[in-house]
Order: sequence, then structure tokens, then C-alpha cells
Amino acid sequence: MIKTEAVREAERLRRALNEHDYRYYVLDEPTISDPEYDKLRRQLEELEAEHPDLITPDSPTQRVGAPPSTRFAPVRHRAPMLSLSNAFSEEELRAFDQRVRKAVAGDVAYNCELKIDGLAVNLAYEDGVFVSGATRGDGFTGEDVTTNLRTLRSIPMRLREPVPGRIDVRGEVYFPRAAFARLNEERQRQGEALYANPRNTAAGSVRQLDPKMTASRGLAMWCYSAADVPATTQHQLLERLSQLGLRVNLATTQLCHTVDEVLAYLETWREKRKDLEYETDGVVVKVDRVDQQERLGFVSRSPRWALAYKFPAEQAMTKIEDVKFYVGRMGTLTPVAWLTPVFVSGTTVQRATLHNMDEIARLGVRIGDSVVIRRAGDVIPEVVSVVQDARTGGEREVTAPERCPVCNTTTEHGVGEVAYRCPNPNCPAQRAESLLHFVSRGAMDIEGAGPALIEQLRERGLANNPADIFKLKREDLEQLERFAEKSAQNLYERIQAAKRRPLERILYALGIRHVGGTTAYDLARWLGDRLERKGTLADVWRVFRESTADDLTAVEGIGPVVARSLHAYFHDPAQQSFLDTLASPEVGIELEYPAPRPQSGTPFAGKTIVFTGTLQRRSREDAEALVVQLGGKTSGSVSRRTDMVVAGESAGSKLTKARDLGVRIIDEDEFDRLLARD
Ligand code: 0OW
Repeated sequence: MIKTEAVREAERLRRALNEHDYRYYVLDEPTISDPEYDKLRRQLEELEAEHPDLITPDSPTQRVGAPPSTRFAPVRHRAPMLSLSNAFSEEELRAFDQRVRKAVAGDVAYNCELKIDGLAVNLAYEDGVFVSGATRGDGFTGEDVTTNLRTLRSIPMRLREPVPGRIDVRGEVYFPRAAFARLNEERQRQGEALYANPRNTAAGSVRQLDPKMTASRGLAMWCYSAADVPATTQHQLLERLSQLGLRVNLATTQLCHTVDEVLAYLETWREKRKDLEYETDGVVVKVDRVDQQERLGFVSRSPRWALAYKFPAEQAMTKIEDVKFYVGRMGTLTPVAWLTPVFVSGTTVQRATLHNMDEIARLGVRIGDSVVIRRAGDVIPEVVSVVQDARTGGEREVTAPERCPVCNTTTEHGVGEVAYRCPNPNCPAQRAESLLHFVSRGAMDIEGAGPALIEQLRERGLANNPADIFKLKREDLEQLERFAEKSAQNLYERIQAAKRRPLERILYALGIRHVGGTTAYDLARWLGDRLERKGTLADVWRVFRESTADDLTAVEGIGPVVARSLHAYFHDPAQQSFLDTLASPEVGIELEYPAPRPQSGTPFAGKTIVFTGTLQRRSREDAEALVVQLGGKTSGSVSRRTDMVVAGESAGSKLTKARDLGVRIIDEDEFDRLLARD
């Protein structure tokens, strides 16, 4: 075929295949058979193989082209990805309706959408072509998962109209129930631990380092909002997104004009949702008119104009066969009921937490009791109540644990404390839990390193502390049970990849008391500034070891309780050799610091901002967080060092003082305009 014909033929095939993808994966209304589709696809693949210069980014052959990544770059969202405030009752829903009607003039209609139980992502399109995709992250900064999202056939690589400029489409990626069941059947066959629920597994699948793994999972996506797509109502926005070729759940979306209509919608879907091919955990109720949304604004990252109504947890009845105490990372002993397996809200439940001895007393629960359990979302199920009339008299009291069930050390029970604790820092259970925490998703995120693996590694003396995991050789893993060569190889590669994690994750992974994700991030920022972002892990340990608790209290975001806990940890003799091993060249961890706060290039970089009065569209703390994110500082009082005062409604003496000092004063609208400029 001559070149010009090849160009035309490739364009024809690409357009045809993209059209068929749209009909199959977005409209769910294919118009050709799979063999016919495959034939077209083979023709395009052959043509592109013959003329590689004809390959375009939006060609359907490019969805699974990229090589595995080593980690995900941070991406700042153009517009924050908001969260939703929850409601669990009709009263809360009516209160929301009252608040809305009081705050806005005119008729109010609500656009009701099923709340897809997946993970929120952002899709960026430039001139109608998909250019990048990111997870929601903390709402301001997410992870770049472009190559993985490119593999989702329900995400179009090119919109059906060439929308000029950039738009940001938001939606929920989810694991279709059938695909999730197939995956777990496969894991069952491989003798691997089953995945607990579709939501977490969808999140894990989107964050696979290898796009081929993501592609193999069969994820899908519903879009539900967008930035920079003009629309006067939410419903119209959804119709516009659908028109552009994005996959929108219009069939289950309904416009309601009164709160009673919303309640009727909830009733309809409370049961009907169980027949859908995807998990939902509620309904999102949104004020439909965009002008009314803007009038209502936001409070602490969630809009005042939207509400997530959560369907109540499913309950079921079963029997307590035994109660065992589990030792947590900090030595806390938690009573867990071993149940006769029972199916509830999409999964088989065999364990339920009894929280602590007070809860056992409150419930009056005994071993052998029939109980009602409930499972809300994906949290561990809990015992709701005892079925008294099922009692036979053979039930046994649960006694408080005198000794740790794992290391037999006498337990401690602080005065006034609820929990019983194992005081032994070398208790095998605590070491196992701290290993599990170290490899968990929010920490070093080593997928596949679950409880079964950790147990095996400990039993064989292959890992006594987290640093040992990084010293494992391929052959160590191959000798483990149920780790055939392929999965040993995969796990080994994932462990190597975990050596390049951001510093905040390593600090969080240490499992220091009171050091959670946000604190770890604040510490990582501080260390980046202290070490000019070139310090090694050994340098980091040195800074902590040389810092007093007071030095640490001075760090932005760190209070005295955290400072004392940090100081104790970095001076605890039991931790030092582990820390030095972790920082050793043999382990070879490569540090990554959080992106420095922009010192320039944003309206607030290097400036001190003071807020006064009440803001309408976001809370004071949110506004201040945005300023800090953009490299600014905030202060509670106006002085000559103040660069700008943002005056909300009924501003007070600070405004007067700003006028006297000649400090620049802006109102909330101007503040929003400066934010949008970034
Ligand atoms: N999960 C959903 C869903 C939805 C956004 C935009 C305005 C406020 C939140 O189906 N249908 N609509 C929205 O609207 N959010 C949803 O999910 C949110 C995203 C982040 C947390 C929830 O999952």
C-alpha cells in the first residue's frame, strides 16, 4: 500500500476502533461482534507495524504501551478535588435541604447520583486529547497514574468534539463486581489471600507500577463533574460530558425538586443497587443550579451544595465460636470474635471486632452467643448486639487477658485505661504488626507483602525487622510456600521499587506513636529545607538524634506530644541498630523529598497573609491551607510585615489596622481570583 493510502487507512481504522470502543465501553451498546472488532484491530496493528510513524497517542493500540514506572510523580490539581460531607438519616437530609433553601433565592432542584464506591481520579484533556490522569490524593495533590488510566477502555483518549484548551474531568474508577469475583477466583486457585473488597482493589489496581497489570483487571469509570466545562446546572454538565464521549451514569441519575422526591429516589435504589454491576455506598445529592452552588460555596474542603447520603450498614446474625486477643503494633490487645462464617453486604464475614473489655461488658457478650453483626463500608465488621433468647446456658464469659497470648508476658492495664497491653517491645506479635505496617499501602506500599508473607518471613528468620525485608534476595523468596518463581520475581521487584519512596512515607512507615501521614509530611518538608533536599537517610537520622524535643516542637505542624514521641523513638536503644541498617548503603534506600513550597510564581509565594471576617465560600483554615500550599505564610495579626489582608464579611479591627498601615486589602472574590490564577 502506498504511503498516502496507508495514512488514510490508519486514520479510518483508528476512527472506527475508537467509535466501537465508545459504543462498547461507554454506551454499553456494541454494534459489531468481537471477531469483527479484533479483525479491525489486527489491521491497524499491522499497518502501524509497517509504518510506525503513523502511530498517534490516541490510537487504540497505544493504551497499554508504556513501560512500568518506578513510582508516581505528584500532581497538583488545577482545581481542588473536593470531598463530601456525609448524612446517615432522613433528618440530616432534611436539615441539609433547609440550609440550602435558606441560603439561596429561587427554586432549588437536586441532581441525585448514585455514589460509586471506587476511587476518585482526575482526567486532563487538552484540545480534546487525554493528556494526564491523577488520583485524588489529599484533594490538592494526587499521584500521576496517566499510563495506568490510559488502559481503561471506558476512558476516551480523544473526546468526540475538539474542546479547545484544557478541561479537568472528575470521576470514580471502580472494579466491576464480575471482574472482582473473577480476580478472586484466580487468587483462590493460586492459593493467594483474597482481596477484601472492590474499592481497595480498584485503588491498588490503579496504582500498579506496571500498566499491563492495571489493564488486566478490567476497571471502569463513571464521570460526574468537571472544571472549565461551562454548564448552568449539574444535570446539564453530565449531559455535556456524555456528549463529549465520557462515560456518565445518566441512566441512574435523577433530578428531584423536593426533599421528598430525594427520599423516594433513596428508597428506589436502597435495594435496586444490589443488582448493579458495581458497588455503591450511597447517593450524592447536589444542588443542580451552578449559580446556587457558587452562592453556597465550601466549608473545609467539602461543598455546602452537595451531600453524600450513606445507606445504612448491612446486618446479619451468626454465632461467636471463640474470642481471641490480637496484639497490635503498639502492644494493644484487641478482642476479636471468631464467627460462624456469614455472608453480609457483598462479602463473607468470619471475624468481628469487640474493640475492648468495656465493649464486651456493654454488650454482655459471651462465647457461644448468637449475635447480630454489621459491616459498614469496608471497615472490619463489628458485633451490634447479643440475641438473648438464643441462649442455652452453655455460653462462656470472656475473661481479660492476664498474659500476652503470643509472648506470655504479663499484660498491663493502665489505671483508667481501657485497653490491656503487652509491655514487651520485642513481642513477636508487635514485631509482626510493625512489619505489616511498614509494608502497608500508606507506608512503603509493597503490594503482595501481606500477613501470610510476613508470617512466613518471621517463622523462617528471614525478617525480624523492616530493614530485613530490603535485604531479602530473590532466592529467599523463591523458597517460600506459594511463591512460585513468577510471583517471587514480582515481589522481589516490588521490594526493590519500594526503596525509592518519598521520605514522608518512610517516616510514616516507622510506626512512631502519634506520627501519622500529615505529621510525616510536615517532618519531610522540614527535613528537606534543613538538608537542602540532598540528605541521605543517615543524615535524617542524625538530625533527629541531634534535635531536642523543643527543637522538634518548633517544626511547623509538630506539637509537644509528637515531639516527645519522636525524641523518645530516636533515642530508644532498641531502635538504633534497625535505623542504621535501614539507612545503610547495603539496603540502598534513595530518598525523595516533598516538592518545596513554591517560593515564587504564585500570588502568595513568600508573602504573609492575614484573614479577617467570615469567608462565604470556604472555611478560614482551608483558605489558610491554600495560601501555605502556594508558598505563603499566614498570621493572626496585622503588622508592617503583612503583605495582604483578605477581608471577609463583617471584618473587624484587623481591617482598620490594615488601612492605617496601608496594607493591601482584598475581598473574597479577589482572593478566589488569585487562587484560580495559579
Ligand atoms: N463517588 C461518586 C461521586 C459523585 C464531587 C464533586 C462535588 C463534590 C464531590 O459517585 N457521584 N459525585 C461527586 O461529586 N463525588 C463523588 O465521589 C466523591 C469524590 C471524592 C470523595 C467521594 O468519593
